[in-house]
Amino acid sequence: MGSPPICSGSQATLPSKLESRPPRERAYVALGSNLGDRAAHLRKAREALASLPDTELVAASAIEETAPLGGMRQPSYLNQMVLLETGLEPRRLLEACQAIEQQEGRQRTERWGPRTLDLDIVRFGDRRVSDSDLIIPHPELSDRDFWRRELAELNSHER
Ligand code: A4P
Ligand code: MG
Repeated sequence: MGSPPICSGSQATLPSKLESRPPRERAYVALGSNLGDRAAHLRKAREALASLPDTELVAASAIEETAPLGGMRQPSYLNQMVLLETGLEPRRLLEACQAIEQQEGRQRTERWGPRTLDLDIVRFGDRRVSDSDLIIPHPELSDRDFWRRELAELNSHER
């Protein structure tokens, strides 16, 4: 009788794509526009967010027309919220949002004034950030009924 075959125990190596990549987090980004072709600004913002590196646009809420907040006379807004799954850090996402606002012709004149496109990070996973230029969750969340409705809508069809 011959000796049993020697199994060359395979020292499995992990495929490189399983190597330590930080898990993606869920980021909720609010879109607002009250100047120019408002629906087109929102559409281009969705497309630009969906094409960010290491980012997927998982869901978008309905678009809602809302009366302007903040007491300034200005046209009504179209508002919408999107859910992203992203490997970007919050600050990197903020920079990307500001670049997308610029692409859509945003001019910063007065705070809470009219704008072609405004992108606000409403939530980012469970993170809490309170830097001078980035606050998460967004401080206006509790005061904006339409944001709370949009968040609820996005969470209602979580996958
Ligand atoms: N910033 C801090 N935290 C954040 C965050 N979580 N997401 C800083 C995004 N930005 C954040 O923003 C001012 C600064 O906020 C940025 O430089 C960033 O570093 P901005 O977009 O330049 O100016 P803003 O939008 O005029 O001010 P702010 O405080 O962002 O106002 P909001 O909350 O964006 O409100 N009415 C209706 N119906 N719908 C609206 O969407 N939006 C506004 C603007 C007013 N009225 C509105 C709506
Ligand atoms: Mg803003």
